Amino acid sequence: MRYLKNIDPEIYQVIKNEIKRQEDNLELIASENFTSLGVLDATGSVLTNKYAEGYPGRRWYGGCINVDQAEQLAIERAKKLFGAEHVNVQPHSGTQANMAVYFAALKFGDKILAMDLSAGGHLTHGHAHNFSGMYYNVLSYGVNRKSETLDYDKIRELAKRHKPKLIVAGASAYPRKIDFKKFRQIANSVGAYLFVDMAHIAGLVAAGVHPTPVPYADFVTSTTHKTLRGPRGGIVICKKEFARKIDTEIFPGIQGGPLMHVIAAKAVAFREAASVKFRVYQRQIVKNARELAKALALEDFRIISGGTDTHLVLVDLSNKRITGRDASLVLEKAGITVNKNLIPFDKKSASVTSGIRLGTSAVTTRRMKEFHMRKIAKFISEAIESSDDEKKLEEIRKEVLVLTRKSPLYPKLCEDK
Ligand code: DSN
Repeated sequence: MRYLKNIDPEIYQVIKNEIKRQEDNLELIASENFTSLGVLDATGSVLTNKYAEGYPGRRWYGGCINVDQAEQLAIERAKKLFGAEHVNVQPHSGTQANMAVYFAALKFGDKILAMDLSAGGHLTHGHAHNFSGMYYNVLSYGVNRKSETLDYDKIRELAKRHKPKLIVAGASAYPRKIDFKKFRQIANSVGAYLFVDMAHIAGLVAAGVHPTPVPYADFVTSTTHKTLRGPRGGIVICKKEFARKIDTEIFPGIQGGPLMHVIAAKAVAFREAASVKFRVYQRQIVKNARELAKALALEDFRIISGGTDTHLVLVDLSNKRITGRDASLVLEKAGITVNKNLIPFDKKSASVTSGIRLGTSAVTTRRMKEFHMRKIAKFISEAIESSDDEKKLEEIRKEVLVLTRKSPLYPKLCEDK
């Protein structure tokens, strides 16, 4: 940041403070991660200067020779990584990727069947104040009250009764494996499209740690920055027959110029995700999540569905006499970053919640293992038990700092030249 320091000291300071925050705290937000320096390099490159509306080889602007190569590399690498027939790497976000799928497959007013937000679904799966809930006729499925896992018979029954045109599988707060083959069978039984939003688990899928939805779904979307550990952004994967439609919906349908610096960074991330090291990393994410769930259960936390198969642990705080909102504030004081989250059949509102959602992708990137998860569970328990004790929270924060200092993230970025 040697140029920024002189050009804009205020923004320089903001970024510096954020580097310190990321270095010092335990990042347990399940949708976040720390990219490699290679991804950061590409994201901060001169490719940000280039307009490239259109697609490689057919742009509306001259001078696209280099960005064409970047986009082609991103496409080819993503296709290989996920075994996909077609990939569009231009969506600026997961929401835009999802929007492109809805626009390609549906007419306004069509019926969709998707996971309820309170059961773990995403805003774009039909929330009333999201475009998906406003433009489509949304039916929701949830989880079984007892097992807190997907009830495929119930989903089949709902599909049979309501005949949706499209079924959405995938979630933002569901800790268990999703059976995409079963979803395909359900979709086939009513002639619906199957659309899988694999944003949370894309890294696990790339590494073969979670079964892939790609052979089963007509459309698969993902963000690139969660378990996949790339830059912020989205992708759409689809069968060849929908390729043209998806491309047209992304551009000119809902986006203008693609972010070529981000697309180059996506290419870097896809390359990294194809490595043996990445597979080892993804396996460790799941091992860590399981250990964290187990250790929290020993501290008398109720774990939704009794555990996890992924990077994500959903915790019910009802027996701890604290809401998700307050727990996240208390944990932040102790140097632990989480988000409040609805739990299945939550009696509290989405802004208060009875739960917190934890994820192990980011702490695993900083090389933490099961031993660290047991420590983290202890910190979380102590912090929540001492929610009114500022001194104790400060003590925990110091212990967190000892842990994070031992696993630095971006040591070179912190040097003040
Ligand atoms: N907002 C993301 C998450 O936290 O899960 C989903 O897009």
